[in-house]
Amino acid sequence: MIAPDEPFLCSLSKRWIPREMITPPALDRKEQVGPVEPHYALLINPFYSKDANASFGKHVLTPSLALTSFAATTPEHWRVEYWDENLLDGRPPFRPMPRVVGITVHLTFARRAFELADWYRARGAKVVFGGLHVLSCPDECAPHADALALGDGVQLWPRILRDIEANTLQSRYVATYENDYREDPSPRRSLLPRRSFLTTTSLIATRGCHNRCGFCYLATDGLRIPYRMRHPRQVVEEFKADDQPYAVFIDNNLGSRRDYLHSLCAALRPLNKIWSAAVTIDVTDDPGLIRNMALAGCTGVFVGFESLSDDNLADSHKKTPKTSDYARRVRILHDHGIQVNGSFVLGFDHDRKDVFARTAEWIEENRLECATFHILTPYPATPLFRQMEAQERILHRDWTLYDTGHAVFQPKHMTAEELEHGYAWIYQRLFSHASIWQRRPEQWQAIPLYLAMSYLYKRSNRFWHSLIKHDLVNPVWKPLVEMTRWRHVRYRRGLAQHASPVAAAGQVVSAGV
Ligand code: B12
Ligand code: SF4
Repeated sequence: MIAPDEPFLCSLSKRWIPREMITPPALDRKEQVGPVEPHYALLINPFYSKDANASFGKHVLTPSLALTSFAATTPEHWRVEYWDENLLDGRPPFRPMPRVVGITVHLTFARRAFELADWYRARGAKVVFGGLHVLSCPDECAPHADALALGDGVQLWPRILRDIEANTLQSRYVATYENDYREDPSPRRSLLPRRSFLTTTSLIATRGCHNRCGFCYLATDGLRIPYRMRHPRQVVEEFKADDQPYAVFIDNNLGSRRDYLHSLCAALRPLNKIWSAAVTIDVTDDPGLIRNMALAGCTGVFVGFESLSDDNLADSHKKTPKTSDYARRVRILHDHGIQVNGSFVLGFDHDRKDVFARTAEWIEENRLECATFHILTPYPATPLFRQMEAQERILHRDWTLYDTGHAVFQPKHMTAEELEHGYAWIYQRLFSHASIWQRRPEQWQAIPLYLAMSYLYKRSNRFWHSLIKHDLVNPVWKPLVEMTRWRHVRYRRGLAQHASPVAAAGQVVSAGV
């Protein structure tokens, strides 16, 4: 039992974080640049500051598909290069100078995106912005770019390149998300540095979600993403082509259409590979689906529980089962050897200062292998932002701090400082030896691997820093991932022979972002 006020009785130790994980690489104003290469496009994922409370591992688990998805539509006579500033390899290249620089912009790294854009534009490159922040705050982005891509880059990128070649570049390009998703090409994963990610196989089978929670970016004004699905065969082909044992589905919610997930699982099963995905907890309405997920190689799910208060969930308009039934549903997943990484949002209007202790206790009682915490963050142009603004509770508009690790609004039942303290406390609690031990699996055979995974993932930020720095993430993790896959294939054989769940073997790979 954790006392409700325990988080506030202790002072917290400061967590180690190297400078290069909180400060972007410098851009030298006096730098001599090369000539512009006429058919060279550089795509940049800008630097963002990391949170010392969380595992550095999550930033190199699997890459975002923002840039590789539309890179696949680049005409053959263009050379494309990909640069992720978060891999700690320094600033993006500039010799030769690209003709066009495509940058994905999220609110947390908008400032860095603007710096990069200003630097490249001043030296002769055309800069194109796309991504979530361009959609929610186009007027703020416009002064820093030659063109804005509002919406689906897959449809816009070839048009933009054509216009650049013809010197007819427009300032805004708009596309919806309503076309047939099966017509999109596969993302161009060959651009990614394979050694730098635990797996380069970020898969995406669907876009959208059957919910539209008021705090989610999917509720952004003007953004309409109907639930769109790739053909299961396309997903299988992409998984095979990338030749990795493990994939992470980066879909908002792979479980929005259960009939689809059943057929996707049937297609994935013969591959004998492993994967994890984000789903909502209502997938457990259908235990047969959970069994099929396990048989198809699902080792972990990332579940947005968001809150353990029904009132908070009702305020957010999230359609979800009663929180009193969450524990039983977690057991259904565990019984099928599927790890649960629970995502929790802190600071809702029904949260009081006991929310941190209550949430930690619930996670420990239900032995969630992993948990991710977010301070409630009103993203611009969402219903939550409008509500907070109308109530004059927005504290500032420094988007860099809208990273879910800072309180940017006035909470109802505590101060902003208390909310940040509680957030740091709950991470430290969940990453402590005692908490890791308390959440160990019930089958003793699974404990050694669970401990290995927990210690490597949660308590080894110095080790992660060094792996990232020396491009060793994939070489070091691959044997562990392969071992997990091998054990899981054996587990599945046993499961297939029994009508009811069988004890799981334990996994090294954590349950997702
Ligand atoms: C993979 C992922 C990560 C990875 C990699 C992040 C990175 N930037 O490298 C990791 C795990 C590290 C991560 C971390 C975080 N993430 Co994240 N992440 C995702 C995830 C699951 C997938 C992104 C993706 O590949 N989408 C698919 C692509 C194809 O869609 P897209 O990005 O919209 O791109 C399309 C268009 O926008 C456009 N486009 C995009 N860029 C460009 C550029 C050009 C030039 C053009 C022409 C077009 C274009 O074309 C693309 C094709 O249609 C999304 C959720 C989701 N499913 O989208 C969350 C998401 C992006 N993450 C989010 C958050 C909050 C975070 C964190 C802050 C959470 C935390 N506290 O740790 C951190 C910090 C990272 C940061 N500051 O960005 C939020 C962002 C909310 C917002 N309004 O900004 C999202 C939307 C999740 C959510 N539901 O809230 N994340
Ligand atoms: S269930 Fe998750 S992905 Fe779907 S709208 Fe709500 S927060 Fe967004």
